[in-house]
Amino acid sequence: VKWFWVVLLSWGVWAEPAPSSQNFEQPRRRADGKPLCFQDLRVPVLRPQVLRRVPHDTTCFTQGLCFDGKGLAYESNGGLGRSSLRRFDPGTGQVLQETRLGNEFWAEGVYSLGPELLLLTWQNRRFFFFDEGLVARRTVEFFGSEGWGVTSLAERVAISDGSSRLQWFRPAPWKAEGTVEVTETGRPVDLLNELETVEGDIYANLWLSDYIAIVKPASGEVRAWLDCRGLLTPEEAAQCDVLNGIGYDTTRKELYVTGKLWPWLFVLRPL
Ligand SMILES: [Ca+2]
Repeated sequence: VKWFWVVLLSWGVWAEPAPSSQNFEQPRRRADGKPLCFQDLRVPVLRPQVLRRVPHDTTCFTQGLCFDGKGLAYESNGGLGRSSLRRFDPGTGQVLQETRLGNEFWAEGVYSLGPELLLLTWQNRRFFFFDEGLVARRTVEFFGSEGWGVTSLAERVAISDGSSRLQWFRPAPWKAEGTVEVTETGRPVDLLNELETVEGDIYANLWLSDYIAIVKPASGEVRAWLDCRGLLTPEEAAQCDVLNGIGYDTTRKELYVTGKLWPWLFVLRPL
């Protein structure tokens, strides 16, 4: 049922051949911005402190955001016939380089693994490894259901698929290393999407909400929530889709948050 829902929503979003914010009849997020899985949050809810904001391309259907450890940022842009991987300057938001994917691929999460970038695809069951020139050098077959978000911790890769599970892999050679269920006081946290590793925790935003779960990687327990409601003005939010980009710049120790078609990248003070 969830898969059907995703396809249905996605068809609604992508029915127009050249989407822009004007093509979106209504935002896809929940009106109250809260997690869909439950309303009574039982672990601490934190509010972000915005340090500054950086312009963001409002045609970018953001699927993943990450940094390379050297101060440059990367963003994946989803959609059939328009998916791409971009390198950009996090100080200005200016796109420095962009590589388009084939028309049949829908780009999802992206993460820097040393010199390589790992880019997921949504339902193509193939993941790409790009080099520093943003050239796809190799692929791996993915036997999971779908690829949504990706991050890396201690030389392992964690992948989300819209469920409450994180799947762990070794990247070279590609090897499955089990799963962990993300829970909040024992309750599964569904619709995990974009991921980011921040000082040993995994941050995961929940599809359709403005909340980010702060997860202990080993146990999958959510230790806190980051409530990102209100980053956009109501007028901006009406033109945008969901929050779906979390990137941590380890060189400056700053957290970047954006979303699909958002006009800004928000730079947050780490928690
Ligand atoms: Ca990320």
